[in-house]
Amino acid sequence: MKLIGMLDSPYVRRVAICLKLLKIDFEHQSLSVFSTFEQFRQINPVVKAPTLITDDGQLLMDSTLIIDYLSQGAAGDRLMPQDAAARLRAYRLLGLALAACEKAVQIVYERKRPVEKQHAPWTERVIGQLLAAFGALEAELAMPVPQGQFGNAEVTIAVAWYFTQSMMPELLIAQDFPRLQAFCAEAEQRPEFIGTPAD
Ligand SMILES: N[C@@H](CCC(=O)N[C@@H](CS)C(=O)NCC(=O)O)C(=O)O
Repeated sequence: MKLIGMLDSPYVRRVAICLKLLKIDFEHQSLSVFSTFEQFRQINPVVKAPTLITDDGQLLMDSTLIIDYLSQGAAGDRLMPQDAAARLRAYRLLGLALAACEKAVQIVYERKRPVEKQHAPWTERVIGQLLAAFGALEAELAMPVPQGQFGNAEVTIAVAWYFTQSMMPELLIAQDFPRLQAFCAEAEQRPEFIGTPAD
């Protein structure tokens, strides 16, 4: 099994951390969708990170689908709560964290464009969506995640926070999100996170 993509992508990092939580061995090839576009294209013509190559050579794309595929066990999804109400909450958290990842990545891509081509009203809209997603996550964490529960949703919240904090700290004022800040700082202390640093 081989994971392609750089760990500075929150999507690649969430897959790598989930693989480690699942104790699945994998090889990691740190290719960039920008600086090594051609090399990436030779492996996956669609050039999406993460790309997973299964042991029998099949290509999978999209972090959510990859994690879904890998985490299925005999008793269901190993990275989601089994209890129905807890699972529903985890899906709610996941939706918010994935929206935060998407909006943060959109801002990074917008900033890669020449300044004269950047569209301020669009950026403002996306920043509003980004802050709404983190605001809703902060409110959700008023009800703490149960002790011992740490799966797909919790990983995704923490990688979204780290990515946004490191790429646009001026937009995401950590003190405005004290529960998220504490939750994610604790997550980053886990061995699966320490062993999977964003590049
Ligand atoms: N929904 C996808 C998003 C993945 C994504 O957009 N990855 C970025 C890197 S952070 C990428 O592949 N960008 C290259 C491109 O879209 O051309 C997922 O969850 O994997």
